[in-house]
Amino acid sequence: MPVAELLQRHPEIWRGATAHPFLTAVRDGSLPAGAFDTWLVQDARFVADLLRFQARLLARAPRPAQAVLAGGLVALVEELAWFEEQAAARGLDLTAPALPATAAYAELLQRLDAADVPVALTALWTIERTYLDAWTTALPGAPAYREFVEHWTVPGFAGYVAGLEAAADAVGGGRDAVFLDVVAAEVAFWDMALGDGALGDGAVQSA
Ligand code: HMH
Repeated sequence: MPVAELLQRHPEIWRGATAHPFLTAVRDGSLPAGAFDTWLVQDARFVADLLRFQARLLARAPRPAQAVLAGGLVALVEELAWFEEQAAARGLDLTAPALPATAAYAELLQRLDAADVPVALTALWTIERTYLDAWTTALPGAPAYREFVEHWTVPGFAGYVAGLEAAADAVGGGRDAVFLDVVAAEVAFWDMALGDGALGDGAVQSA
């Protein structure tokens, strides 16, 4: 099945990942800076893990998927440099240890090394599509977070996600199980940043 069908097959789960309280709080400005900073440091770690996963996937990808994967790798290296700049400006320590959701997501990526290419490409598309739609939910973003929201909703990123969709569809991706695993990992990641109850009781529905 085309990977885009997965969104229609699991609408509530999808909404949970892309309209998460973290994102609505980024939009309305109620997110405490501490929660955002926790998230930023952990996401820098995730991007480093994703870079390694994607490099390994490129090594075994079929010829037509190589260009989009290689382009994505260059973008991830640039993203890491961007995280380093943002962390320095905010006085954050990027060497802080991985929190449990970050470690669990890294383990999922490692398990996907053993999955076949259609499953791994479906996973990668899900990772990036979830992220794109999540930040789109946060548009335009409260002034304190606007630069970040804009960074992750640029047309170039949407184009990249469309390229991953085509690559996954070309090899017959579109598997429910891996889609659900990735979306659950994304929800856990947003939950993690709110883990100290930053938005008050009841804000985190699935923690
Ligand atoms: C948690 N998911 C998470 N972080 C990201 N940076 C992306 C996806 C997209 O690269």
